Amino acid sequence: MGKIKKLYAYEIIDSRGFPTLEGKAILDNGVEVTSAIPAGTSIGKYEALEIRDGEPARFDGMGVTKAASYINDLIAPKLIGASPTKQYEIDYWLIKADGTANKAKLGGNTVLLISQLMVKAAAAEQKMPLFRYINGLYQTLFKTKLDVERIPSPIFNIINGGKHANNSLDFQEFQIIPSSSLSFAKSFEIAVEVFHELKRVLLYRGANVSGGEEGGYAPNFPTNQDALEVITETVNQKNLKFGVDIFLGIDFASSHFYKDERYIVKDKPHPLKVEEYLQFIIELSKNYTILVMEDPLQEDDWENWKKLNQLISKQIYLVGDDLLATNKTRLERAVKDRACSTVLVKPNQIGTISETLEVIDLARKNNFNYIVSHRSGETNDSFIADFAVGVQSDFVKFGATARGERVAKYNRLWQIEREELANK
Ligand code: 2PG
Ligand code: MG
Repeated sequence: MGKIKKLYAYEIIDSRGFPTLEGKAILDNGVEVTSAIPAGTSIGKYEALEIRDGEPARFDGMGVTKAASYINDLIAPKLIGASPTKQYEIDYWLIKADGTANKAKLGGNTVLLISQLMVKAAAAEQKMPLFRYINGLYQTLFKTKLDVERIPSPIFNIINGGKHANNSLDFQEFQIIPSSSLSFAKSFEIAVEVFHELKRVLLYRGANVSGGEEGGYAPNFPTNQDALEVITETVNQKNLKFGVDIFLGIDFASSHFYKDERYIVKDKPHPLKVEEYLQFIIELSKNYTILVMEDPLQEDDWENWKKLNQLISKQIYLVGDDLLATNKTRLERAVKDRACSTVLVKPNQIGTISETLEVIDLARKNNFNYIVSHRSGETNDSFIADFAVGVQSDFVKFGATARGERVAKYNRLWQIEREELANK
């Protein structure tokens, strides 16, 4: 069995033009793997902390040389000779060495790079496709049976707003979701075609077609509903049927437009009290075929999350992203309170793969749905595509059907479907 011979980290530039960590693990039997870490732009309060250099003179303070040196000088020397298959032990050793509730000492980015490198090295060493290894890891850790049967249904973010674009839209992501009865290949084809058609519709309306952080268009519209209207027109143009072939999704990322106890959205003439705002959300759910609503309410308002979940959870997946932050304690509360029905899963919100798998296991055991998600700052590492297949997530959210760092993940899903699952 291969043992770690060399382990190191260095800076690369992410899709937003900021530094992030990449690293390599080399085993004594010649196996060599590389992995890289994503980063968020609309970061929730309850996420693991990212370690950045904070030296304004270099990359606007966004450098990660300090995080890299934690790996190169402190962590790597202690892992030489260890087996990368000891995922849980290594992750919990890191958690203990950090010793804080939010990875504030070592950094979520630092810890996750080691954690991902272990997964990749162990899979490569065992000559297994990454998703199969992750699937086995989950089954072994939680003594549960989970067959790999399908590619998770993709959620495509085709119009960007909020913190992901420099436009007028308050909501962060306007998404299309092809029917989950379709193969991944067909869903991808539909999304790619809708994306191109949307460009024609936007151009026809004289709207901007430049892109946001996740590859979607970033038009300026007077209201958020205008973005839903333009997508509706595009879908109709393609002769796709809402509720049959395709559905809509929204990531409101509402913590970012919540100020002084009011929700501020361009659709309404004045800042909304939560009761009025809930009415607005319900209106939206009645007027459009919405299947997924993520973070419609801010990350601390448990009471209204509960209320909304009771009202819409029969038809709509109510997803906690900033609310839950891939954190087991917060998910436990959501389960107890029935505050939502679905957890968004981003490994870098918590920091290790073992803890991410714990969140997934808790979700599965409580009939919660789970969606594996990218970050707005991404790299070409397609790790989360394999991860999502390995844990058989209900959906995946990897951005638009454009930009290399987004399609790297979708193309990997397509490859898994074609090469690994085609004969099932
Ligand atoms: C989100 C994510 C990913 P960010 O809010 O769901 O789409 O955005 O990575 O900027 O937090
Ligand atoms: Mg979100």
